Amino acid sequence: MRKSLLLTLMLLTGEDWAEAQKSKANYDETKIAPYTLPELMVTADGTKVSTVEDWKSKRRPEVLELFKDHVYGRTPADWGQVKFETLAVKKDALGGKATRKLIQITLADHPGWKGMEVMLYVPNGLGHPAPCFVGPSFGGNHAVSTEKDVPLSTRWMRPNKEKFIVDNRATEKSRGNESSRWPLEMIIGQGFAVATYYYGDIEPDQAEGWKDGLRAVLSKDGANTEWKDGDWGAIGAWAWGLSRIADYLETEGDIDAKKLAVIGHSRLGKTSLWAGAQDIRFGIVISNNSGEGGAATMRRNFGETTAIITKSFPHWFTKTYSSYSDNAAACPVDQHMLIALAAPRPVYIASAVGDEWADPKGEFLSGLNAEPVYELYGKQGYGVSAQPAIDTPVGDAIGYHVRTGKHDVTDYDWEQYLKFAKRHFSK
Ligand code: GTR
Repeated sequence: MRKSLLLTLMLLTGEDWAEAQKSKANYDETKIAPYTLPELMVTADGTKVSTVEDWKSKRRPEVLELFKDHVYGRTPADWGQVKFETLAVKKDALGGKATRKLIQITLADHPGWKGMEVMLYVPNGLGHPAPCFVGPSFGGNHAVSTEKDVPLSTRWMRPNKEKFIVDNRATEKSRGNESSRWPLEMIIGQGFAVATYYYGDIEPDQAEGWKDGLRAVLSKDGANTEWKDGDWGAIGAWAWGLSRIADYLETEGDIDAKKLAVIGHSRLGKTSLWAGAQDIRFGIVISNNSGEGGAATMRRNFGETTAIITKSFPHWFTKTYSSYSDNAAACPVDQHMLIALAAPRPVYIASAVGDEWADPKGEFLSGLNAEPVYELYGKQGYGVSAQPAIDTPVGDAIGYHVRTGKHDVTDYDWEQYLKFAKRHFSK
């Protein structure tokens, strides 16, 4: 009996273990211990940051380095030449409303990496290069689109019966299973393009997944790599993929590469924030229900905590991050500083009221506490200091809403992102 219990525990994936913590976490505001956030507006040598120049030349680079050293790890400096190959073009996609392209991105010097397949939808008849949302998917291009001629991903996928993943592979029935999170017709209809890739093209999302992906290929020790403090984790690698899509989009005549909005949900929302922090080509940064390790304030013990996330998903982060599992106070950053790295670019943080695990209030607070940097640039953040009512979007350069419903991406979320992107990209 005992033995089988032990065996069951050993077979629990990080995902199952995190799921099991959901009922045990703290959801009581009165039980959050008082905390002090690390100073955003003071440099390491104790100087107050009071000008854009101070921020740009001193504090911003410091904060970026801190996130590399302590949270997400360092993206390698070189990966050689990036190659783009157009695999397919369909000019009458979505009933003629869009052109769909499939582009294979590979690395000329690292053939060991199988590459990533980007699916791009561009509105037809727009008359000018399109602004574009860029984001990773959980299920692959065939899951984002309901169009039957999108090739089924052949890559490893996390087990999921409801999504018809069999033996870690997608099946015909998996088609379209993420389409509600990507309302392509609505986005296209409003004059925006969408570029997406399956995050598992970079590496499988499991503890040992890196051995079979980009991180092993780019490391000189390959699958024998011992990840040290400050080396990149999976979130860093997935974010790298988003920047390679930006590389491609800069070569794509149908796209206005000065108008790219990076977007992600949940673990991929953590990824979009980190991509936006490192790569300023993303002119808008959007976090949908990104929670712990994303927009949520690390020091608030509400919902998922550093201790839980570093135990269930250690591979997402750099090794050092785990050392803060029971001591968030010792971490030299908190997530308001990640939001501030987007400045002065517009950033949008979205929560869902039923997604307490992600700590909606903690997500709101990170945006609020990033405002001093936006103020340096003469930009207004939220314009409010308390979390707004449900389904009441607020904000100018920093947008926020908490919507009705659960952890998900809905049409309501997209309506707000489209409004936000239109407002800022037309400036
Ligand atoms: C959960 C994890 C969250 C969030 C989520 C997701 O299990 O604890 O941090 O990332 O997965 O990505 O759906």
